[in-house]
Amino acid sequence: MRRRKLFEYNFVLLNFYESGHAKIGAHKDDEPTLDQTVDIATLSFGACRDMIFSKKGYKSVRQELEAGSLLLMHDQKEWTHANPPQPCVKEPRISLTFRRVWSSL
Ligand SMILES: O=C(O)CCC(=O)C(=O)O
Repeated sequence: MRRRKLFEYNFVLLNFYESGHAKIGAHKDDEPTLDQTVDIATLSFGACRDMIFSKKGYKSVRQELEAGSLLLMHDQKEWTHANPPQPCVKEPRISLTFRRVWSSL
């Protein structure tokens, strides 16, 4: 039987992209406050936008993030990801990225 993973999140980040001109450059989610054993989950609303994943020695992967899609990011410390500009996109997009962060409490 396949084991299921249960991720419990305690932090959510909202990104608002006013149009296809808004972008996020390539970066890794490798902040020391992040629990790297928990995949980051990205829920998308609004315009469909691309995300590009890159890692040295691997072919880049372009993934469309449609409204209502949920993307799980594993190995977020190894791969960079970016939301490139897509000037033909006129509608806004919102993403919610759920994370587990270490608490100092
Ligand atoms: O908006 C997205 O799809 C991803 C945002 C992102 O890269 C991040 O919050 O680190």
